[in-house]
Amino acid sequence: MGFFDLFKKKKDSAEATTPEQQAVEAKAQAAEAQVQKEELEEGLQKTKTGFFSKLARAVAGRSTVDADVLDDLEEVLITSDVGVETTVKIIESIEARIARDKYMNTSELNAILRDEIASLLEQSHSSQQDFGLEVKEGTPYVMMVVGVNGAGKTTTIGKLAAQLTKAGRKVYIGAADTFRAAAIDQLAVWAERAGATMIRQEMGSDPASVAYDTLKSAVANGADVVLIDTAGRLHNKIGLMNELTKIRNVMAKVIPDAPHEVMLVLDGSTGQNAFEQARQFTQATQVTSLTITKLDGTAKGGVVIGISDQFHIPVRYIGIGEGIDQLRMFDRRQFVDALFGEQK
Ligand SMILES: Nc1nc2c(ncn2[C@@H]2O[C@H](COP(=O)(O)OP(=O)(O)O)[C@@H](O)[C@H]2O)c(=O)[nH]1
Ligand SMILES: [Mg+2]
Repeated sequence: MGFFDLFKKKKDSAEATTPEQQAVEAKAQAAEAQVQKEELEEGLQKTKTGFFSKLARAVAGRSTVDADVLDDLEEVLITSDVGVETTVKIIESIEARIARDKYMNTSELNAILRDEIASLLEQSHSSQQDFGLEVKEGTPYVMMVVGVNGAGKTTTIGKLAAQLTKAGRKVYIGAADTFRAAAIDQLAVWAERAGATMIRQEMGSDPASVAYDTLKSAVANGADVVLIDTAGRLHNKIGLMNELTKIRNVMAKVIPDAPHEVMLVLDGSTGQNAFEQARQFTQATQVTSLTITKLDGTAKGGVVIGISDQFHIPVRYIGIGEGIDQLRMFDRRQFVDALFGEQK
């Protein structure tokens, strides 16, 4: 029995503990939640500072939200990588509010923006269990991970595997990015750290064949979750489409409804480029969820808002650092709180 199994066991028998023990546990959980909140705020710091300093400049010396302020606000949103379409939507919505209420004070702008942004983001998780994945008993839950090279696929798989093993789940990882030997080795290091099993073949082998082997092995060994890493070569759309389709088809031969999820990983620090990648990948295959990485150290966190709104694909996770625990389930309320500060 590993450390995490012991941990899980402890959680399962929570009813049997005394009120004192429960109080201690509740306190530890509250402290952990506070740490998580602070790390998220820290991760989004640059986006927050960039956005609000621009916003402050836009409203400086003005008391009411008029056409000039709206023009400046539009510029603030676009230069914060929210994207043109989503920016227009936000501006129009504020215009409609002004038309209704006739007069809007610039001091109200923050609260209104916060409302607008929260309503544009989709909520993607129904529960905290299994790090937000709907793991079914009996068949492995299969997630195929796609995205261009360098987006953070391998790192995200490693972090996700670690969270799932921590939750007591048996995780299999398929090294279907067979294009570079280094990519397979890098994934092996993450699998080891996460306590997951990795299935590999030699470099240059057929990715679909690796995916097939991984699912076979996962089924035979009663795995709960399978994560498939893929190569992100965007050489051309047809090539990408063919490769992803082939991997999907082969997986469906082992588990008929696999993959249960296709997660596109986007590097948030690339701003507008991330929108373009989302466009390309959603045309090449059916993408069902998003992870936006590298939100730490960038002021371009506005991409989360625009991409979630424009593609109508829920953001499942956000990456806020290179560390194994720096992947967060995306929660729109927490995200907006981290950007705007908690609502009073
Ligand atoms: N700062 C930061 N770096 C990240 C994050 N996610 C991934 N990276 C880094 O991005 C680089 C590329 O990641 P990798 O997982 O190899 O991308 P892949 O080519 O899509 O598999 C690596 O140096 C990672 O450490 C993140 O959330 N924050
Ligand atoms: Mg990789």
